[in-house]
Amino acid sequence: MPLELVLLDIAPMMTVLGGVVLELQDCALAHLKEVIATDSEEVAFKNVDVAILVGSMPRKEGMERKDLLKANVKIFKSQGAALDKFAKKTVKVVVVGNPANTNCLTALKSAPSIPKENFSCLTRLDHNRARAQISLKLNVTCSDVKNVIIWGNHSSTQYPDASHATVAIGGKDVPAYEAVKDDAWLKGGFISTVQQRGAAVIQARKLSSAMSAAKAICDHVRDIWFGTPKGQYVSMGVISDGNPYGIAEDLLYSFPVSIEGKNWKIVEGLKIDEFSREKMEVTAKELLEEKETAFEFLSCA
Ligand SMILES: NC(=O)c1ccc[n+]([C@@H]2O[C@H](COP(=O)([O-])OP(=O)(O)OC[C@H]3O[C@@H](n4cnc5c(N)ncnc54)[C@H](O)[C@@H]3O)[C@@H](O)[C@H]2O)c1
Ligand SMILES: *[C@@H]1O[C@H](CO)[C@@H](O)[C@H](O)[C@H]1NC(C)=O
Ligand SMILES: *[C@@H]1O[C@H](CO)[C@@H](O)[C@H](O)[C@H]1NC(C)=O
Ligand SMILES: CC(=O)N[C@H]1CO[C@H](CO)[C@@H](O)[C@@H]1O
Repeated sequence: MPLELVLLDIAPMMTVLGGVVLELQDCALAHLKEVIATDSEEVAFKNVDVAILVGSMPRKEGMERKDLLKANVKIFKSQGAALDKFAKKTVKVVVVGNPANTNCLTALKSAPSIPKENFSCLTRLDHNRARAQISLKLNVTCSDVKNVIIWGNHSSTQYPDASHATVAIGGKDVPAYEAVKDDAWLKGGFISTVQQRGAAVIQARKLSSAMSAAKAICDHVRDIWFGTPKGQYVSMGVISDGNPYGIAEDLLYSFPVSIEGKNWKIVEGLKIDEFSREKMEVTAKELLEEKETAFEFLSCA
């Protein structure tokens, strides 16, 4: 399937973006037919099938969380409205720019003619980090580790949950808790390592995750397009309407989902214990507060 890639950035970045175009050409990608660089939302979103919203306002020295949120509401309101106007109604919108969950909710609310199920935000990087930690612990490959879950916000309050995960050992999928045999780690160090992984990368690299984030975006979009393997699920931030886990309606929250025919479904029937429930609530509460502030900006902007 030939791909046409349209790159959107702000006007002062057009020279830099030109450099990205050169590199993309130099990759000699088999399926890349055309690359267009633009600073126009109309050009960028016209008839697109997939929109990956990466650009957002980064936190600057001394900037209040509220001001940062306000700047991002403005960006994602504008991009949501442009998607509403110019994109196909079947467009799949993936929000990466932080705060990803709330930016996704802002875009979704600003695009009323596009089904809200077609919006999601990236928590696949956290999901991949969780798989990787378990595979490192057991000295198996990541593909042996399945069905970890990231619940909630893409932040340090997220809940990386291994209680439904399995590890393939001797050709059999064994519950992760049985395979790891270290409950204290799965309820402690595992969770905090995944929660803090973004900060660890920044500390070491002096730059935030780039390669792993790009890989996670590819995984996320591929699964939306082609579906998830039978019996397996992945994590993504989606609208919480009618979800079976008692998370407040109308929150953009990361859930375990399975995907078929380009439709995601929140995985049902997972047993949630006390420990998990408490952690799921903490991250929901954080998102609820952020949503309320964002909606104030959204209605007055
Ligand atoms: N959800 C995740 O897992 C995840 C992972 C990695 C990065 N992120 C987030 O993704 C975002 C991008 O990260 P990065 O490292 O590529 O940052 P970056 O600063 O290198 O790139 C961001 C680009 O967005 C552009 N931009 C700013 N405002 C824009 C607008 N209104 N329209 C179009 N473009 C605009 C900037 O000019 C810049 O080129 C950040 O918010 C980062 O925190 C999220
Ligand atoms: C991990 O497993 C491989 C074989 O798959 C083995 O060669 C290696 O020594 C193991 N490493 C550790 C740290 O156990
Ligand atoms: C939710 O996560 C994002 C991304 O890490 C972060 O910027 C935001 O502050 C978090 N929300 C709250 C209310 O802490
Ligand atoms: C992922 C998802 O829910 N996609 C839907 C987007 O909207 C179109 C058109 O309404 C649906 O057919 C897709 O299933």
